[in-house]
Amino acid sequence: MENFLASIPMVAKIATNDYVGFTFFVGCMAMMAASAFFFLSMNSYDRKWRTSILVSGLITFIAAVHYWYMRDYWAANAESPTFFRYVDWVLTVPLMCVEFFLILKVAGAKKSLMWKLIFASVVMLVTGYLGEAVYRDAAQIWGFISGLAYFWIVYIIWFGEAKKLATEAGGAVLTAHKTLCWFVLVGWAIYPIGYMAGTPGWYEGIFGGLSMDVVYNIGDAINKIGFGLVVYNLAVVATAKSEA
Ligand SMILES: *C/C=C(C)/C=C/C=C(C)/C=C/C1=C(C)CCCC1(C)C
Repeated sequence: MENFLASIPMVAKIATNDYVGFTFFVGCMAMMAASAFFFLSMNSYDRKWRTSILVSGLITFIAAVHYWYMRDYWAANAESPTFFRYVDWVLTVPLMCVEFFLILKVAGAKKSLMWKLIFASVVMLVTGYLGEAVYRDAAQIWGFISGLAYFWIVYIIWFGEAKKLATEAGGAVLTAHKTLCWFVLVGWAIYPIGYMAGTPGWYEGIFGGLSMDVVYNIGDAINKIGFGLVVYNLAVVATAKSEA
C-alpha cells in the first residue's frame, strides 16, 4: 500500500535543469502575489482609480490561474501550452486596453476608443493563434496580419486619439500613459520576437535555442505586473495630490 501511494506522482517533479518549468512555477507565484497586492490595496485610493486597480488585479489573477494550468500542462507533457497561453492573452490583453480607457476617462475618453483597442487586440491574438497553432505552414502570413493589428494599437496610443486625450489630461495621467505606451512598444514586442524565433525557418535560434515559453513567461511577468504597477502608481500619486 505504501509503495503504491508513493508511486502516484501527486506533484510532478521539476528537474533541476527544467528552466521552462521553473519559469512557469515562479510566474504563477508572481501573478498570485501581484493579484493579492492589487486587490488589497485598491480601496486605499481615490474612488476614481479603484476600477483601474481592480482591473490590474484581474489581469494578474486571470494570468495566475492560467499559469497554474500551464505549469501542470508543461509538467505532464513537456510541450508548450499554446492553447492556455492564448486563452490567457485573449482575456488579459483586452483588459489592458480597458486600462488605457479607464485612465483617460478623466480627459473624456469615449467607449469607442476602448472598443477600437479591444477589437485590434483580439484580431492580433486570433491571427497570432492561427499562425502559431493552426496554420503552422503559413505562420509568416498570419504573423504579418497580427503585426498590423499590433501597430494599429501602437499608433492609437502613441500618436492617435489616446495620445491626444492623455495630453489634455496632463500631469500624472500623461506620465502614466507615456509609460504604458513604452510597455506596449517595447514590452509587447517580446512576443512577436518570440513568435518569429519559434517559427521554423524564420529567426529560429536567435535566442540560442532558448525556449519560446521562457521568452513569453518573462514577457508576461514584465508586462502584466509592470503595467499594473504603473496604474497603481498613478492612483498613489493622484490621490496624494488631491489630498494635499
Ligand atoms: C499579458 C500578455 C500580453 C501583453 C500579450 C501580448 C501579446 C502580443 C503583443 C502578441 C503579439 C503577436 C504579434 C504582434 C505577431 C505574432 C503573433 C503574436 C500573437 C505573438
